[in-house]
Amino acid sequence: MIDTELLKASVGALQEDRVNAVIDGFLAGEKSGEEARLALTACQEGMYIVGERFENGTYFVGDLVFAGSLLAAAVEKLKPLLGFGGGACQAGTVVLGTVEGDIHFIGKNLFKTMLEAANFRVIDIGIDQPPRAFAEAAEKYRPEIIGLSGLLTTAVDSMRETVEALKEAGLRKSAKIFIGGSIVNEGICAYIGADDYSRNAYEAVRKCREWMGQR
Ligand code: B12
Repeated sequence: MIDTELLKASVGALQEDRVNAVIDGFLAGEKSGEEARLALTACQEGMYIVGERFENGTYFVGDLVFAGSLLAAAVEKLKPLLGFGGGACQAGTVVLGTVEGDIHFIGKNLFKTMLEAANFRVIDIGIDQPPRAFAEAAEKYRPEIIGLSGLLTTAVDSMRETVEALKEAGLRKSAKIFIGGSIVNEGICAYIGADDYSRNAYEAVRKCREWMGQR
């Protein structure tokens, strides 16, 4: 059993040695995909602690950078266990990117990894992407799903402008729009005009699979 409370606290405290010890210990023992997902959730919650400490002035930008690399390394280790066991056929195409003005990508990349494990084709257009970049990618790749990632408050308006750009390009109805990142909620989803939102990549992939099944 993985100690998720210890993992969360260790990420929050930026204690790299302890984070590695908990994850390596888990990987060396009896392990399951379900536990790996719990470990990931604990890491994500640990990042919320980092965010709070940044807000109250205990941590600085350098600490955010360190937290980012700490989490990226943990995700790399847990990745092989996070599969969905997708079938032989391709599940669908997703155009994915972080919206304009926002450079956070750890969560986006995690969602991408999980989508690929579930057999989706993912066109990752990168970070800080303007509305027209999403519209161009949607025009080119004709995805069933368009994923917008954002963690900054300012990303909300970028997301809304992206949806507007897709509408103007006549591409809004051909794809479901899924927003994600620590800022999203039901109200923001409605304001933006997206189809759904999630702060959990695993749950998001499950929804993407459901959507594809409904087509
Ligand atoms: C690490 C980090 C950074 C790193 C990012 C490293 C990287 N390569 O991504 C660096 C140092 C670059 C950074 C910079 C900044 N950051 Co920062 N950062 C964080 C921190 C601590 C963790 C983010 C993270 O990686 N979380 C872990 C991942 C796994 O979680 P996640 O992103 O939420 O993703 C999950 C889900 O949301 C979902 N998901 C993600 N994307 C998508 C997309 C779709 C379509 C779907 C369906 C799901 C989905 O799946 C993931 C897994 O479940 C957060 C704190 C927080 N509360 O999130 C602050 C935070 C986001 N940062 C913040 C700030 C203020 C900044 C800076 C402005 C700081 C500065 N003064 O320079 C800059 C902004 C630069 C910019 N223009 O974007 C604030 C934002 C406040 C706000 N509301 O606007 C936060 C909330 C910290 C805080 N509490 O103050 N940051």
